Amino acid sequence: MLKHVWETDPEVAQAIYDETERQEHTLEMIASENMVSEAVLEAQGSILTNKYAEGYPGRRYYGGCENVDVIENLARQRACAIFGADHANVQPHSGSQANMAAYYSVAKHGDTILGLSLAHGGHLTHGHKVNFSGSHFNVIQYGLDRETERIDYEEMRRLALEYKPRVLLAGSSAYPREIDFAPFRAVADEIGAIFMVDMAHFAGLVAAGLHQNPVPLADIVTTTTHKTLRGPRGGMILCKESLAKAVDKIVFPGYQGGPLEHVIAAKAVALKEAQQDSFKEYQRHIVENARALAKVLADGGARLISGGTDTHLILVDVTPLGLTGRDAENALHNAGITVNKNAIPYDTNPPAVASGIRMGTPALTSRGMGVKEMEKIGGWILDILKAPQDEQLAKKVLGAVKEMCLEFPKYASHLESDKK
Ligand code: DSN
Repeated sequence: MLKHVWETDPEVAQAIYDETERQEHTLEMIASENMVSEAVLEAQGSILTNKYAEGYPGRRYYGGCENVDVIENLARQRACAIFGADHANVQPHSGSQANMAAYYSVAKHGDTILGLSLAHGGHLTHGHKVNFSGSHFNVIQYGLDRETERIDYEEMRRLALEYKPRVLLAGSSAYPREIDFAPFRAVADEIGAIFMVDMAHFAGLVAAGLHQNPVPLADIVTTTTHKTLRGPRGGMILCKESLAKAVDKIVFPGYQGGPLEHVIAAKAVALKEAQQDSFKEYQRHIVENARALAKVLADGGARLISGGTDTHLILVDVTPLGLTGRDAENALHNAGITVNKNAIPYDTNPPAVASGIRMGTPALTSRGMGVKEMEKIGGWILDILKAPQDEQLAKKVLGAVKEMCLEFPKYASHLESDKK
């Protein structure tokens, strides 16, 4: 696949090759990442990248859109079928752009938004001050209960009644527990707010029936397509029929120009994969693996935020081990285990240091790893976190990690075919 890149641009070819090797021979445990199928890769790498298609199927501003219309319609239909939505817009280039378009299809600059704070597991686009969401809107944030480290639904209601937000938002990027959408719907009805959900992290679990589906309850739902959903990097909006026109108009011509039809083709392929029984099985294994890993870590003395997980994600407080999130991320990286430092609720460290690490099982599960592997990996993680300066140990674990990865190949054929 890299033949022509090697000829035209060896520096980029080398970096792609090295990244393939990194993904193949190390443990990718960033909770928001995954490893897509060859079919998704092929669709995204196709000649569809050449095509301009501003507008929507049947209503384009360019000629020659008959084939991309077929593809975009398939993606929209499959998204609606999987999640039970009235309408899908599959054009957002990312989750952030999906969120921006969703807000502006139901709210205007200066309106109030109530969302989960980033510091408690929300997302930058849920109202953080450095993000457009925090500067364009008047943002109020709810958080987690200090004791249970679960969403404080009472606080959310109290703030909603006090500030009467235009948009009440549920969704998270570092919250290990299932979210109950019913209290949000009830509060939105009570105050006449729009109820929006960002299900980016757990969309794959929703597709498999393993997490409450927000679509029947929410007015508008956004997601990325590349996390548990295991598609290409991109975004998507699902909404009630009553909001369909507003959503479509905001995405294009409001915020975006030409849709990335090669990415939309890959979204369509991923959504077809998500309709298969094997995908449901895959999602079941993600959760089973996350629980197994959480158990090993907790049994080994790690403090897990909220005490465990219901999803694909685990958030570990590393301060009892005398570490910061940054130290822990670096130590694990040296041993071939990739995670990210992450704030924990009520963190006293700044975000660039953080007191926690976030990890997830979607990518490892895509390689076919199971509970047995999670138990080994959990042991390695504990060993490293308890002796982060031990270079010999890091080297030993790095070797064991590579051995395990070789048993569960994913892109091994690329390493052969993509050689210089
Ligand atoms: N940055 C993503 C994550 O890692 O969760 C969310 O957009």
